[in-house]
Amino acid sequence: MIKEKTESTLTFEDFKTEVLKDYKIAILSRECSLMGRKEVLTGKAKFGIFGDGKEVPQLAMAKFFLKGDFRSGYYRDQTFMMAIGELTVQQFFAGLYGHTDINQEPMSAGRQMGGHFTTHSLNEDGSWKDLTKQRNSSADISPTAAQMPRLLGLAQASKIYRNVPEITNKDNFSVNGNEIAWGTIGNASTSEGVFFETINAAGVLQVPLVMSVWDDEYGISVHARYQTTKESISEILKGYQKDENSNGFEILKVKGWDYAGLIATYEKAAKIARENHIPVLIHVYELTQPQGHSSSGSHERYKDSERLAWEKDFDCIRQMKLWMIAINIASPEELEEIDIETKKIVQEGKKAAWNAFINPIIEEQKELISLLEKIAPTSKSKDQILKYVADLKSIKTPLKKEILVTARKILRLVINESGKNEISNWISSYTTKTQIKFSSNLYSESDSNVFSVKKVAPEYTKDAKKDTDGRMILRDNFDAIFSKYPEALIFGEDAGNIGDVNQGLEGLQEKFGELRVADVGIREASIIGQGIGMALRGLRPIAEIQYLDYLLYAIQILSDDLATLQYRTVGKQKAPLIIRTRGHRLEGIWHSGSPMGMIINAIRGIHVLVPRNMTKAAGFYNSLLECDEPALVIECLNGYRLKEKMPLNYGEFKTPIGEIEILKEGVDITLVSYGSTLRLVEQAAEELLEVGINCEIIDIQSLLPFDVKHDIVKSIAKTNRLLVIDEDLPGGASAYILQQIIEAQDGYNYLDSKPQTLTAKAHRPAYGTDGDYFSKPSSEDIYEKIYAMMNEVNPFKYPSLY
Ligand SMILES: Cc1ncc(C[n+]2csc(CCOP(=O)(O)OP(=O)(O)O)c2C)c(N)n1
Ligand SMILES: [Mg+2]
Repeated sequence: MIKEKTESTLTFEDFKTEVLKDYKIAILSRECSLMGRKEVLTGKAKFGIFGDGKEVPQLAMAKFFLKGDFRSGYYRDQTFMMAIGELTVQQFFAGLYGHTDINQEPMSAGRQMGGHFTTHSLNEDGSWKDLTKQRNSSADISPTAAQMPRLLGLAQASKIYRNVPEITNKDNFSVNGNEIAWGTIGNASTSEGVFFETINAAGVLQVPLVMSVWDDEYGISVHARYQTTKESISEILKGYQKDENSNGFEILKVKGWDYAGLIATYEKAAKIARENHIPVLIHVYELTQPQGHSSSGSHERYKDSERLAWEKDFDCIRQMKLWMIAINIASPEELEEIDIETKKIVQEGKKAAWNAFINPIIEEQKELISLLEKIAPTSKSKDQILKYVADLKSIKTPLKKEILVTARKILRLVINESGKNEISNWISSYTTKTQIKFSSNLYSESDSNVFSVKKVAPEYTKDAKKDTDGRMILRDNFDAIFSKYPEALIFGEDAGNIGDVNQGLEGLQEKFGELRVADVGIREASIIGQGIGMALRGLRPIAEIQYLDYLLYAIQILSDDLATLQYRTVGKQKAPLIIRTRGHRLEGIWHSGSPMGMIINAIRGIHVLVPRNMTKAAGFYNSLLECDEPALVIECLNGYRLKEKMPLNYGEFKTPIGEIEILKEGVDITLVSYGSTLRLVEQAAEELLEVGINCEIIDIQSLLPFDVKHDIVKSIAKTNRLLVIDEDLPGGASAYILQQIIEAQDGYNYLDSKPQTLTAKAHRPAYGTDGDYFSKPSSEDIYEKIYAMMNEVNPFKYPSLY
């Protein structure tokens, strides 16, 4: 009888080959860590943070990490990345040196410090690769635990793909939602709020997530007794344990040096998560940190001799070695040979990385030196130039900075000489080709970026009147969106069952189901993470933050993760997440804030749109769904019940992004504002007409990007006066708006009066109608401010009011 080949027929030889392969990766990774630290200490690299002491569990995790799966982890995972074939020795060192060529340093082209891992989800043109055919890692970031929120969304995407049949274009992203999102985190980082927030949310959502905690008892120098109650994350999370009748987590615990135990644990975890979409937490304890936390500092300062001795004994590679010898996989001599062989491979990889990094810079150094040697003889400053040349020549491993500094210093010496042009041209071309290596891809550079969207005006019946509540326009437009884009979905506090706090989603859960129009817990940071993770896997999530004031809970994730994503991956990953929120002009400290200056300065890399009414807002959503970039849309809280004309082409009309709109033409002064403040500005302008002051009113609409066609300065060229009206505090968003108009658009050229701002008070807006009146710019404030500016121009025509 022919026996079917099953796992149990794995021969000892097969098993041995597999283990030896793992052992080699462990040694390779360890040697990279050891040599990496030396490279930093000898000055060839700036900073090093390595994965030594965590190698063996990562080998186990890699075994069950399949194509289509995603990792969201932190800086200790080099062994894992090597084991899944996404990090070579040469690439490891290219990262350490900060090589700016993405082909050499695929993680971030030198933008992130080493140890921050990424795979490429996008082709050159920004289109998606087939993510089901590769092992994926979302791009790491440095803030501890900040990888957690997005992990939730990466896992939830599998659930969506498995359970939303109307999504047809999922081929590049999922095979029946079988993909696991694998998280890794250090033991101490589990103290962060977002860790607990995400764990709780995953337990509620029941998503395929396997969370590994690498527990080495320390967070830099701080011991677990100061970090974690009972010094054990698995112990304190016990309440999350799933039982037959509840949701929750499967919680597993395993020693970090027990190769066989780790494999059994990871096999079990993967099966539970992949098949049943149950989240699993694996507490991997008894890990070590042989070289201490990073290249700055040594762990002898904070670990006692007993701990240091234990760490030597229980080093996971040492234990793996002992186990291999004990069960006759290899003799000590054979393993010794592997060690020596592997060290050579690391030496060679390191050398290749260094040469690839430094040689092009040495070429640039030579190029400048030969130019300087050419112009020096005819220069009055010959001696000084030759001194600079000698100094530059003496640098064996030059930085780009050192080359450029030399050129710029010499330019000043030859300002009136014939060599000036040659040097200035060299500097310009060097800066142009170099700057881009450090500054590209903050926003999408693909053909689907926000500027690719063509404006489509809302259409109306001939006799359309302003008789429709703003919220109904949003609702009917979202209805059209969810029909048009099966991969679009929305989630937020109260967004599902009641259709959001202002009924902009009324009835849509019933129509599109609980997965696509969903209620979620009160947890803003992980709402954003949920969106980032799903967007990274090809879905079109709209994450709702109930009120603008509560965006602060999520600002860290927006700023650190979403806003930097395209930049830190040099355009190799994208998460076109739309964040929907509502703000301004309700009443009370926490429902009417307008911290726009903080927001636009914290989230460069995400577009910020401030529609003045719901038709504009709906048009922004329609535009954003056509492009590949993240954006925050802030709806006016007091606009849901205001009447607007009902458009006919729901889902189709598009508000252009980065363009202003002139709401009223005028000749005396340009008023620049946005959002709900515009209604007050319009009222003041109407009243000012009665005394002969004719204002031009501009709606910015889009703070980021800002007036890309420079239309505002055209208005100032006509009126020669400018007032910016803003609900943010003094020096907040209005400072940015002035910088854009006065500096970036050269508005100062056309001004006959001092450019001014009218803002809210510096304190938070007080409660109630009076609180609002005395906290924010009122129509009377606006009137009087403009009047005062005109009084200065013509005191006879406009005698002062006070
Ligand atoms: C939000 C934040 N705070 C502080 C730091 C500085 N920091 C980097 S790593 C680290 C300790 C992390 O320890 P643990 O999570 O146990 O991971 P390990 O390095 O031990 O693997 C700290 C405090 C940071 N990166 N982010
Ligand atoms: Mg630790």
